[in-house]
Amino acid sequence: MDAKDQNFLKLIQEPEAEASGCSEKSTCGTSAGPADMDPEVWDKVKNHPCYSEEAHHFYARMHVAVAPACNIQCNYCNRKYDCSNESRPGVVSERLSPELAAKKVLAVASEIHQMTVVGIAGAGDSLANPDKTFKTFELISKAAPDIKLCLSTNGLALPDMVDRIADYNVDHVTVTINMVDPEVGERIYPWIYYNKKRWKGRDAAKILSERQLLGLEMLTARKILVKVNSVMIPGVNDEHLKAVNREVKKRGAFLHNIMPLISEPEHGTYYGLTGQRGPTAEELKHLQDSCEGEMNMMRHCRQCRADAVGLLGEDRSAEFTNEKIEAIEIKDVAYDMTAREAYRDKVEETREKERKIKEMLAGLGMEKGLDQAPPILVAVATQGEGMVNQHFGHAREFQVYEVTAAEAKFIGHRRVDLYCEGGYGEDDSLTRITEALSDCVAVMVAKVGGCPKKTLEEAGIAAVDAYAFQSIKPSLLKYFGEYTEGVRAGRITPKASGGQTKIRSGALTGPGQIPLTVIG
Ligand code: CLF
Ligand code: SF4
Repeated sequence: MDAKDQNFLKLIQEPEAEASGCSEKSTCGTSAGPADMDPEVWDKVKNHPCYSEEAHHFYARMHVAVAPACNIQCNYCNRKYDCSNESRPGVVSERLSPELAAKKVLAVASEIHQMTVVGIAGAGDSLANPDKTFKTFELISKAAPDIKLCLSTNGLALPDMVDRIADYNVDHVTVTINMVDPEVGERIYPWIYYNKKRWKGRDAAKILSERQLLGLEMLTARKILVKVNSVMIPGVNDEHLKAVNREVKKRGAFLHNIMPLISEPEHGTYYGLTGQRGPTAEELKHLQDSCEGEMNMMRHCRQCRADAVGLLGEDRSAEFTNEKIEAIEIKDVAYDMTAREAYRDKVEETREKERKIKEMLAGLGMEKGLDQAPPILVAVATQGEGMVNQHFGHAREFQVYEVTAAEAKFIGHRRVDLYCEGGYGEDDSLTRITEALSDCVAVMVAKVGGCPKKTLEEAGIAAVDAYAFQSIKPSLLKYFGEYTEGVRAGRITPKASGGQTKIRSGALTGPGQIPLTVIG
């Protein structure tokens, strides 16, 4: 393991001595962990950044865009630019051959030891391009057997492909299911291409829905983990997604990921051009909350590009362009399985230690009677590692957690403009960041300047740097205790809730990076 990895894995700090001796108290977890599921299932999800919220702080994914064609049309997609949302000159969509994709995977894996999963999620539909998709999986599984394979599909071709998916040991399949009622479906899908024929309207939606649900049943019968993605389209399928949730749960889906519609007019999609709005952060959370029961809800999706590389929420694809990959000699690629394993072992040690600390803190909270206090929302600036490790001014997104005495639950992220550009604070950005975090009582950061701190505090958001470079979830549990005790002692005035927070789509890590509508 190199120095970069060592640094990346700095052990989380221990809580103060007062917490000792409480380890057998509460066992509440914040996200599904080994105690919550079958060991066989845990083994499949523990290193997958999309299937485990905990894993997404430590592990990365990459997408290889080997699948350009699609067999349906969604009203939220503009395929003119390979399903890209943007038509800005200069945006180049790079397709990969299976051979170049496998070479790129090796190059990325040798640079980014935390990359554990390769997904095919576009730029069209992975299963509408079966030869390219499965050839890519074949080459990757031979060259890099420790990497998990993942694919995303609209489900139309799925029932015909389940055998091949199982043959290639693909453990994770995402099916995008936006409706189970063709009356709703005809407002989302203008056409599909099936059995050498173009189908339209309600007939198209009926065929698509039947194929999606059949494919889901066939996958779960083979113990392949299925995540269902649904795009929340206010006024079209928002209420209906509760019925979708019930149907997919019945058929054994492992995880449901309800995502906001992206419909900026400049993306040129049908919804964008006809003024269909996306949901607010509050509407999305309300729907996710109402679907949360026995089924896990994914809330940390970043609606990635079809060529994304890196941790969720960052995108390092610009470091691995086709030109750079083509120039690499395969003999120069150091695919070091031992270093990759060492990284994973270290992460597991860190996660185990963090779990114990969270249990201790939750137990302490119960002891102090904090379990009756209402939840609070706290935003966090992080660059990964599960730590509060980013300066306020450098954050392009904030992670938002709902915190109680027992748990710190990730509920979403808020994309923002950089506050600090070229060493100077931007007032307009600060105003928009304050609005984006308006429902939070605090924002935890590694560092924050006096000016933004004052503005945030005037808006009722405490800027907290006392937990700099500490582990996020234990810090949130500790902060909950401080905040609640402060409210009880009259030192802190609780914040009134309300308002609507607009969800922003757009660049993840740099200007010009835009998400594709094909979403894993
Ligand atoms: Fe990619 Fe999708 Fe596999 Fe993840 S993404 S194919 S399951 S490896 Fe993840 Fe990206 Fe959300 Fe997809 S954050 S869009 S859910
Ligand atoms: Fe096809 Fe995906 Fe675009 Fe829908 S979003 S039209 S499934 S490529």
